[in-house]
Amino acid sequence: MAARKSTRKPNVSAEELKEYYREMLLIRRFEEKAGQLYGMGLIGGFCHLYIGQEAVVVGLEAATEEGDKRVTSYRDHGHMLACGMNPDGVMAELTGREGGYSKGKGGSMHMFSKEKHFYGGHGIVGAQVPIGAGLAFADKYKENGRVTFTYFGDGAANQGQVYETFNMAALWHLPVVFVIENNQYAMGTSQQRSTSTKDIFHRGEAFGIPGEIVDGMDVLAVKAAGEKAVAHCRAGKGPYILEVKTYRYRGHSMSDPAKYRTREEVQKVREERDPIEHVRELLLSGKHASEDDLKAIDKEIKQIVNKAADFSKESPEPALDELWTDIYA
Ligand SMILES: Cc1ncc(C[n+]2csc(CCOP(=O)(O)OP(=O)(O)O)c2C)c(N)n1
Ligand SMILES: [Mg+2]
Repeated sequence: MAARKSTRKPNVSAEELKEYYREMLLIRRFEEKAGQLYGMGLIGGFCHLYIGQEAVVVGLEAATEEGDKRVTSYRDHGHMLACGMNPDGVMAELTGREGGYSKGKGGSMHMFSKEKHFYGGHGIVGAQVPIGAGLAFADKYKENGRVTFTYFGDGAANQGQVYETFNMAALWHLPVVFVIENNQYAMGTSQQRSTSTKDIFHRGEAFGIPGEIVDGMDVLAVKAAGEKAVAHCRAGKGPYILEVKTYRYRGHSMSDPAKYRTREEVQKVREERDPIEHVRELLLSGKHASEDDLKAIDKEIKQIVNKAADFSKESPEPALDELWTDIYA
C-alpha cells in the first residue's frame, strides 16, 4: 500500500513511535475481531467500530498524564483500549459475558473503568459532553491539576447541549479538552448536508474558547495538538477545542447499507491516508524498525486479540439473579 509520505520528521523517540504503532494496531485488530464475532452472532445489539480513527485516541492518550479523565460516545472500544483497559474485559462485555467490564449487562456502549478514569460509553448523541464538563468541574474544585478529554462527533456537534456546556465550561474556566472527532458522517448524513460551516471548532469563539483543526490521520500531529490543549487547560486557562479530521472506514454500526458514499471514497482514504500505514512508513524509512520487528508486533497483537476473543466466548453468561443487581430500584 502506498502510504502518504510524511512531510515532518517524527519528534518522538523510536520507542514511542513503535508504541503508537502497536496501540493503533491493537485497536484495528480488536475491532476487526469484534466485527467477526458480530457476524457469528456472538455479539448482539449495537456495535460501532472505530476502524480508521485510531490515530485520534492514540495521539491524545499520548498527551495525557495519570489521573486525567476521558468520556466518549458509543464508538468507544478504541478509547477503552488506548487508556489501558483490558481487551479481555472489553471483548467479554461485547459478547455479554460475566467477565465483561459491566458483567455482561452493558454491552458495547456501556463500559466504565474507575481505575483508568474512563467514564463511558454513552449511547445518547452528545450526552457525554455535559458529563465531561462535570468531571472537569470536580477536578477544578479539588484543584488537582487533572484534565478531562471529552470526545464527540461531527453530528453530536449540532446538539444544543454542547453549546450549553461550552458556555459553562468557558465561564468557569473548566479544564476540559473538547475533542470533535470529525469523521465527516453522522450515520448516513455527511457533514456537508448537516452542518452550516466546513469547520466546527470556530463555534467555540462565541464562548471565548480557543481551538484548532488537527490532522486526525497523523498520530504525531494529534499528539502535538493534544499537548498544547492540555497545557492550556492545566495552566488554568479554561477549555480548548480540537477538531480532529478523521474518517471511519466501516459503516456507522453493523447494519449500514453505505449508500451515502462511494466505495472509491473509502478506498482513497485507506490507500492514501491510513494512520497505521503512515507510522509504519515512518518506522521503516527512518530505520527505527525492520520489517521483522513490525511482524513481531503484528504477531503479539494477534495473540492479544485472539486471547480476548477466546475469553469472551468462554466466560459464562451472567446468572439470572444478576438481573436485580447494579440497578436503581
Ligand atoms: C439524541 C440522539 N439522537 C439520535 C440518535 C441516533 N444516532 C446514533 S449515532 C448518530 C450519529 C452521530 O454522529 P456523530 O456525532 O458524527 O458520531 P459518529 O457516529 O460519526 O462517531 C445518531 C443520529 C441518538 N443515539 N441519540
Ligand atoms: Mg461523525
